[in-house]
Amino acid sequence: MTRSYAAAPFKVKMVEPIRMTTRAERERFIAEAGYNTFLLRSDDVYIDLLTDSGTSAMSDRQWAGMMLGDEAYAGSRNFYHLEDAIQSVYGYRYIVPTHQGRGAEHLISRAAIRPGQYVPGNMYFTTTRLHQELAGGIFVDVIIDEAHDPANLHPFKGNVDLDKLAALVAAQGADNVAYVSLAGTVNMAGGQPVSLANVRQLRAFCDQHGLKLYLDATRLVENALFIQEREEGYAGKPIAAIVREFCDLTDGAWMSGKKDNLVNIGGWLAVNDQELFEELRNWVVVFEGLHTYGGLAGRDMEAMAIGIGESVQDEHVRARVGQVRYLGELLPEWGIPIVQPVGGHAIFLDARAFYPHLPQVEFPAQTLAAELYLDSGIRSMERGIASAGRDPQTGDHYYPKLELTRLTIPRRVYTQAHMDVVAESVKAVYDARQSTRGLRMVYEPKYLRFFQARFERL
Ligand code: P71
Repeated sequence: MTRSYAAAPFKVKMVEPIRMTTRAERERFIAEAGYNTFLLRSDDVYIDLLTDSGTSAMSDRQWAGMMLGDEAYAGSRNFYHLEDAIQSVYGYRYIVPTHQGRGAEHLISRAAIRPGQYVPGNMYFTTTRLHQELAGGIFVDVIIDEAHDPANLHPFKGNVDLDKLAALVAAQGADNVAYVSLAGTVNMAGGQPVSLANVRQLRAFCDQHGLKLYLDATRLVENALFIQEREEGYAGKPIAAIVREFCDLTDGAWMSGKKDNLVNIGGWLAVNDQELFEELRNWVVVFEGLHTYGGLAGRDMEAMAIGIGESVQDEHVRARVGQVRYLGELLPEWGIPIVQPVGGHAIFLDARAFYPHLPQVEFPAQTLAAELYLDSGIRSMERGIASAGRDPQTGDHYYPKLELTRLTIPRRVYTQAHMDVVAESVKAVYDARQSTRGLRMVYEPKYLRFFQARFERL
């Protein structure tokens, strides 16, 4: 017998009740929310799969750490714990705490991009690209083509296409490239990993052209599990060792601690270059807070320091990704189209294949998120044309190839039975797909529009 699933390496000690609503109530709630799941009240949600960001359950150790917060304005003891944890797990020399990932993205973008420079990356992420653009950068997608095809089974769909990168550098000159922006795993591609072989090639390319390689380490432990499972030579190698090997190939990283690091709030930046560190440490006091708290309370930094240690334990990562995979294996049995292979943090429903009768301008993925909520009170997130926003050059929508609805699994929160309920609800929505109508956008904010946009049924 092969054993596919690792049971969660914890038992439950405290519970938070959740409430079921009626279909009639949900009709009202979603209309009031402008058919945007970001605008629902969480009290009106049954199973909340909006995001895995800041929604993890902390351990008893982390909660105990919260009581040891040193809330001194400067030089908090918890900062030094956090610094130690990052240095020992990720291996970078200099650390700047931030309130969350986008705080770190803001600072690195400001410090490392000159207006007009290109920023190649393995697919955009919403906040990452926006901060790069606000700093005057021009984002260029250099992910492999396979990443844009939901059905393609490439084991490392997050890989950088070195030919695309080389073509950019040849056309624009290395001096006009700010740095290479590498994410492991790639959120918008479906939580897809990057192979260590690819990072090694990337490192060699960057060295050859004098380029820096900065890492979005937000979900790196999940990437490390895929390397352990799929890359030759890494079977049996501990997650912690793979994480370290990955980071050692890069010049620095930014982090949303709200994912891998198992906290409800927190982030950080870490670099090896002292001069860059000094610049970042100067900017952090302008936008986040003093360089020994960066917008966090001492207790938050303590919880994150402990969470970092827990996040690289093999049993934890195996159970976490295993739960995502469990849901991912239920759906295709019913013919439901999802991004394959299943990624680290979420199941991505392929809304184009789900609703082939809806053109992309009628927001198929947004429609699917609304229909899922209506069916069962499950909250998911649009990751398609609404998320992609507009091209600042032309003002037209970006038209992403991937039009996806994300069922994101929080860490250590739901049970396998919840996953079964989710799968059955997706099936009910799939069975009713032919009579489903699309949406039109009636309110559109300028930045990160998907958070606050409002829609009406067509
Ligand atoms: C996610 C989030 C949170 C989010 C962000 C934007 C729109 C909707 C939801 C945040 C990430 C991320 C990656 C790869 C940086 C951030 C920003 N993801 N990189 O997936 O996934 O971190 O939220 O802590 O500011 O729901 P931050």
